[in-house]
Amino acid sequence: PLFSRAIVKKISKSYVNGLTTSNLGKPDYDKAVAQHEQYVEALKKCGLEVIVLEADESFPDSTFVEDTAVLTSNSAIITNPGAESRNGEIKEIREVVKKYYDKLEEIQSPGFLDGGDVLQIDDHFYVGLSARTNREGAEQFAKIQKKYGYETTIVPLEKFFHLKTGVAYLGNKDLVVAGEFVDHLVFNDYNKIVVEPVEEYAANCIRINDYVVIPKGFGDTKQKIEAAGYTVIELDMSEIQKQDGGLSCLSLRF
Ligand code: CIR
Repeated sequence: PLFSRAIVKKISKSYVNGLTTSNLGKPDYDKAVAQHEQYVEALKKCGLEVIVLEADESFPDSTFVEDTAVLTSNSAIITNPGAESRNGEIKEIREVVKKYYDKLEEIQSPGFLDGGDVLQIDDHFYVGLSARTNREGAEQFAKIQKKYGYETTIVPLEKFFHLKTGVAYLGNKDLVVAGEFVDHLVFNDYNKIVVEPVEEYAANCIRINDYVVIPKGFGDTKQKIEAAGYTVIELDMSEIQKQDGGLSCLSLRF
């Protein structure tokens, strides 16, 4: 998939008090900021123009911009994030996205949807039903995408936080899968690159132009992705992981 731009948002001081289920402890703010800066550098190395939004103290989780919109080559959908403390994040994102798209679509209550639950594979979307995305939200999403010629498959999640916590598409039919997706029938038509349970966090990786960006410290997964023919960039994500975030969550690529 070819991308030319990314939207990211700086980490606020309130970040350390954001939502999390990870039990990995409180993130170190300075370290988190440094990791975010390296993330931005990596996006640039991948050839993207990076649009950097300022931090917003009133939204601790707002650095995870992926959850607020779904951008494709022909449409932009502003989501309706399922966590109450995050829902207001869409206000700023709507204004920013508007500059790049003529017309915005939106998910509306009682439908809820987080972008982290949306995986695009060519002209097909997979949408996870999670604690953040409900069936009504997923169905609204499917109906919107249908207008643009895209199909959608709804995938109820068993354990994963978001759909993309456990699956990433690299292109060329190569799919990185972990946990409940390893044997999931819905992904049987793809070449599965299987992430071992101890490396599960590495399943959230991102293909950007000539590179695959993966979290640092997951050697087995790195080797498998390289063996499949990809050039890997590794990034230290420790302070992001503590808040349940992954590589995909930190940007909107389009
Ligand atoms: C949250 O709970 O919403 C944030 N702490 C983490 C969001 C991660 N986003 C993503 O996986 N797309």
